[in-house]
Amino acid sequence: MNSGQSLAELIPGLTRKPRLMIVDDQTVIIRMLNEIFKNEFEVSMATSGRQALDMCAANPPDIMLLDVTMPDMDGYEVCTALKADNLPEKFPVIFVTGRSDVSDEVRAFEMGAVDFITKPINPVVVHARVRTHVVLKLQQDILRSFAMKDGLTGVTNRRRFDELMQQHWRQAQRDKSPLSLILIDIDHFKQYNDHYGHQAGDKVLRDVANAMRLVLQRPHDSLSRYGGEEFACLLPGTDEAGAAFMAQRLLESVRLLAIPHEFSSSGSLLTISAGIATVIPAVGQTASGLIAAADEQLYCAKHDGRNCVRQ
Ligand code: GH3
Ligand code: MG
Ligand code: MG
Ligand code: MG
Repeated sequence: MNSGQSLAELIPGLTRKPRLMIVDDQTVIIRMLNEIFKNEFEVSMATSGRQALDMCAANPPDIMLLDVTMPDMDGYEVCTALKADNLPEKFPVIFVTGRSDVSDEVRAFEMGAVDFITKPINPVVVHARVRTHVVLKLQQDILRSFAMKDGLTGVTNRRRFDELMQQHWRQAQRDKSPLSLILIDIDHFKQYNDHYGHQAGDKVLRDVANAMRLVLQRPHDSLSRYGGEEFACLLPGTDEAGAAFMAQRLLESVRLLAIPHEFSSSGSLLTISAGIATVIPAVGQTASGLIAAADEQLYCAKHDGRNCVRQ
């Protein structure tokens, strides 16, 4: 890797400084590492393993430099806890240690470290290795986010929806909390395409997705493109009444776009229909039952004249 290139050049799409966490019980080491990285990275520092774990839970870094020998919890224990923990994000860990025995190095890799650097620190070496691993990590993040997004509308795609459904289903089962699903389908969209053209149809899909996305407020609410002109809105912790309210707001957000549709069955504007299902998942139930129930309600909404919500 060419160290003359900036991180922004190496990682197209990077919009912020990468986050580096330095964990060492010796402040002199922390200060030295900070000097090396403070310009290119947003650096955070912890002087104990416990403090590092707390900081990671709140705000995970993109990469960690981790000392091995520390008083309360050693680096191996920190690394094990990080790997076991259901942290929101995973990131590479590089050990920086005074121990130079090969058995220490072997153990570090067994614990899931990506690299092992021995003290005394050589600034050029530590800098080069951190860059290599952080570039890989951030490139992987970008690829992962592409793999989750629908290319046309920018909302999450069907694959991601399936993952989110599994996650929230399990969570709702544990918490005995309601999980609501709204399935949305654009009304008379085939005729829209036939009359206004496929390109105009694509623009409608983007505009409708954007309008609906703005309706969602809670961090765990999601909108996904479920199929061609169908969207799925997953609302964890939302009961029947809450889901009905959200569905009405989704319909309204599309009405407010005021997209002319000559063949609309409700006035002359483009509309959507929505079917809602809510469940507190019991043992033995599956998510596909929730999807089928919402789909059935969507069918009712279509049958009842479109531009409406059924649940
Ligand atoms: P209904 O009100 O019953 O939902 O009627 P509809 O015409 O919307 O339903 P139908 O399922 O017959 O048509 C869906 C249309 O959506 C047909 C398809 O060409 C269009 N479509 C699916 N994906 C895309 C896309 O990515 N871009 C465009 N422009 N159109 C799409
Ligand atoms: Mg130490
Ligand atoms: Mg359809
Ligand atoms: Mg349709």
